[in-house]
Amino acid sequence: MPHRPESIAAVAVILPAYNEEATVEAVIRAFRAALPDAALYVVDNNSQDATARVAADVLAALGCEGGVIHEPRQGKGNALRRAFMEVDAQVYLIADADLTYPADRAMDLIAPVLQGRADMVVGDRQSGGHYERENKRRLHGLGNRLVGGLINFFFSSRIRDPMSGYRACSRTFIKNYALLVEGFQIETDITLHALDKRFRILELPVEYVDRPPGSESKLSTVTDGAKVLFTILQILRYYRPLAFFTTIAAVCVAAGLIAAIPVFDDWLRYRYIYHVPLAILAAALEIVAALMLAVGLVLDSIAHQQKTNYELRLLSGR
Ligand SMILES: Nc1nc2c(ncn2[C@@H]2O[C@H](COP(=O)(O)OP(=O)(O)OP(=O)(O)O)[C@@H](O)[C@H]2O)c(=O)[nH]1
Ligand SMILES: [Mg+2]
Repeated sequence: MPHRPESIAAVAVILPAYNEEATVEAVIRAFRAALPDAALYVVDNNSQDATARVAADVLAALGCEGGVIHEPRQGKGNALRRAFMEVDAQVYLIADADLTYPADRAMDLIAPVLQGRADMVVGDRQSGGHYERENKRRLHGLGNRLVGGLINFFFSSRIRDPMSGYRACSRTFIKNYALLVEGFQIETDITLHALDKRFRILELPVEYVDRPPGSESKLSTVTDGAKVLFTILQILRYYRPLAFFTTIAAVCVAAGLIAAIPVFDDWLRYRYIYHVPLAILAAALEIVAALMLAVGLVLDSIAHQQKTNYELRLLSGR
């Protein structure tokens, strides 16, 4: 059981770790050096290697406040959810346990949150070109750009690194974040949460290095990539229902009009319709379009009501 501080710690560093025995010690020491007063939590998720033992030993040897949290449900999302529930702090600094993010920039990340200038500060690996240079898996760069493009299009934002694992977040932000995703969708999800709820996001370019030799990535390009894209679709469906269903409606309208071309042609030429199946298809598509629009309008009202409730809860919690 992790040690619970009597009072709320100013800064808590949260390190989700799954089979990271090669790097977890170096990561803990680096954050301890960067933030000597912070509480450090390693969230272990059934690691089969010595991650949990090494982390507990190092934390004890350094006399750190915090400890190792054990979460039985697998996944980075589940691990962070557990930490957000258990840990009380003014600022939450989230980083990976694989020695890829620079711990010496920790102070730069948490400062804007401590000063009340931002609700979430993101360590941006993209702007300096570090990720492009260091990451060996080309598809990941493409995936990052695709996700960034989609998010920025739908939320009219200018996020550069929506999938960074290095973030500092305020207490208000974390304690009002309903974390519903289980795995690597967490980064995308937390970014969308910040955008949707209009929290202040600040991106700070940071250096990034690839995992050291002997340390293995837990991210599967295809499965996790698909899950991230699916999460974006889900979020659009929930948070931007009118845009989402209007897009489907527009596709149906267009398809219906194309199907109706021979039907209109028949009518203009012969005052009679020979393409009966196409006429039925066109009518059906337009009905489906109207239905989609209606669904979008109803869900938009519900989303609006939910936003109102969220804002009021946020206000009353202050
Ligand atoms: N607790 C917990 N941590 C996890 C789990 N999966 C991954 N992590 C941790 O989350 C962090 C990020 O995982 P990585 O495998 O490095 O994923 P990534 O950084 O997106 O991918 P790379 O670019 O390949 O490093 C690491 O510290 C992992 O140990 C999990 O199921 N549970
Ligand atoms: Mg990593």
